[in-house]
Amino acid sequence: PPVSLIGAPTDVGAGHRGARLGPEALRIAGLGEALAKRGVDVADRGNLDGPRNPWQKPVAGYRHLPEVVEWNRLVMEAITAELREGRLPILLGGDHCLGLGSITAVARHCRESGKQLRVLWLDAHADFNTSQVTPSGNVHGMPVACLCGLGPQALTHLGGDAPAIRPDQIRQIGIRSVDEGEKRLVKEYGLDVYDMRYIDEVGMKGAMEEALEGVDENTHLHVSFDVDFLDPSIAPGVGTTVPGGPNYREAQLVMEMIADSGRMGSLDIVELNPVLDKRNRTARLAVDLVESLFGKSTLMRD
Ligand code: DIR
Ligand code: MN
Ligand code: MN
Ligand code: MN
Repeated sequence: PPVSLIGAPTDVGAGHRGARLGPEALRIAGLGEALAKRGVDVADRGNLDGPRNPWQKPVAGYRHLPEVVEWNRLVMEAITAELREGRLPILLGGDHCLGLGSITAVARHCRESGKQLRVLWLDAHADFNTSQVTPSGNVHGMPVACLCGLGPQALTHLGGDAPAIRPDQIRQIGIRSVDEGEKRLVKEYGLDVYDMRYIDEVGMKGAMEEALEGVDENTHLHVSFDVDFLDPSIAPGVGTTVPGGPNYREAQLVMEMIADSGRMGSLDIVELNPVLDKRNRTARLAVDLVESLFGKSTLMRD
């Protein structure tokens, strides 16, 4: 399908400022041109225009909740419009709190069109915190909980109904940092987490085969790619690096296996922070990986 790029230049949900520059960093790294070169019909919709980051302390366990709600509303509406036109939206974050608006739109679209939804959450973090257990108050650590109905009404009911998704619709890959209270919630909600320990044991191929199990012709695959998924040695341009992530080849394999499924219907690229980067290398790596997501491979395969 044709692709739309949607920039959401904000870091209201993060603990560092700079993810607001993510959309431009991805454009400068040549994201649109790389897709066009692959024969993809791509339109850049420009950037959404939401509230500025007030850069304040958490209030009742949330930093910037009103601004987070407004940004997510804008993202949800923009993604919904693209899906209705039969296009594949790529959200250029922005921090990962925006995964809430993006996936709320995708989940609603799937309900309306009778599609099965599968979310692949590529991240170092589970993003399953609540205001009670968060160590930071940063909402980018909470979107998965909100999607599963755990969080403030304004976020859990963003799309009208709650919960937006069921825990069995999501697979988390690359996880290696889960906060103490968050661990209990992840267990309680039964999230399917392919953490780095598991990936070490069965290999990335085995983990991805399991994560993609049951994906069929009627499945809409949503990929939420938090760039801190990648090992910091190859992707330093993120605010919350965690050592021990997937290396370059493992990351490529993830993208290639998703491409092979042929079912990706929407994508988030989030948490890229060019302020912390070296010569935009993390954005360039992200573009390289997105090319693989869209079918670039070394050889012709069958
Ligand atoms: C941490 C960091 N778990 C928090 N979360 C991040 O503040 O809730 N998610 N960086 O991507
Ligand atoms: Mn994240
Ligand atoms: Mn993360
Ligand atoms: Mn499993």
